[in-house]
Amino acid sequence: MLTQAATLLAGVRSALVLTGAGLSAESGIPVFRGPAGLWKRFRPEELATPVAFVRMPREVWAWYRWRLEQVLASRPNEGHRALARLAGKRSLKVLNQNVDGLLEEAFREEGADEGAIESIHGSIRHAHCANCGVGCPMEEVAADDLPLCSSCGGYMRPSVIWFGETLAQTSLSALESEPRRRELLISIGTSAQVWPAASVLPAMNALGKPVIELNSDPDSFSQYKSIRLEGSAASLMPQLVREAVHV
Ligand code: BV8
Ligand code: ZN
Repeated sequence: MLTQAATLLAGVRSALVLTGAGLSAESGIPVFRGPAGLWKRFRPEELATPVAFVRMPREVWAWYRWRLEQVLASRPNEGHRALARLAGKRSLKVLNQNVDGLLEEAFREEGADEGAIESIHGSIRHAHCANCGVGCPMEEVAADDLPLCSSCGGYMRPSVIWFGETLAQTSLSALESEPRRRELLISIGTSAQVWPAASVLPAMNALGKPVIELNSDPDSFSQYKSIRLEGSAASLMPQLVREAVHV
């Protein structure tokens, strides 16, 4: 299966990539629907929402503070780096569902063009005022129990897209246009349950274009037609990229 996927990737000029929490798992970041911490009491879909923030802003901030600590203690893994190397060999668009900034860091370290990455769910490394929009690195405010905006006194919030919030226009346009523009899709470490991110899988199927899915859990592959590579992103991605484009 890996050889089949590598042969396909070797034969195209462009590729679309969808990344999920599984890509950052080996950097020590728990996957989104994992049984960890605050998440025992709440499901992510109940905490990562504007309603939760209005109802219990301190709990929501405690959850993001806990997540930010893990992110800041993490480093890109070999899966992130392989993707950055691939970006130097193929015309890539990466629709990144992760908010941890690790893929951007890997691209910077590998000298790859970060412009290839569209982080469609925002970034946990940034915060902004829910009232006036003024932004800052999340580290600057995360120590406060309930961070308030220095210019208007409004509530600061993490600069992520919550459930029930629409994605940025650039992200929506990319989700719409990129399946038509790219020759194949590589979906890495995602349960493909979150929309509209997951829409690229059926979109590529409808266009009759190949989909390669990488997942460590054989039960987690999507219901869409794909070449399935079972294994961890940190070990499979370097193998796939080495075999396909020899980097
Ligand atoms: C919107 C930021 C307009 C916050 C996140 C259509 C149909 C059904 C529902 C909807 C729909 N349209 C909209 C919805 C509602 C909702 C939604 O999708 N709900 C889901 C739960 C059904 N979508 C929205 O609200 C979106 N907004 O559409 O606005 C609108 C509004 C209302 C109603 C209609 C339309 C906004 C969605 C964005 C939410 N924000 N993150 C934060 O992080 O705090 S999404 C969140 O889930 C994370 O970003 C995460 O990246 C993302 C996806 O999860 P995964 O990455 O797939 O992670 P998961 O843990 O699920 O899976 C990990 C996988 O990796 C597993 O398969 C595992 O086996 C594998 N794995 C583990 N280790 C490894 C591995 N694989 C390889 N190697 C390993 N080592
Ligand atoms: Zn403000």
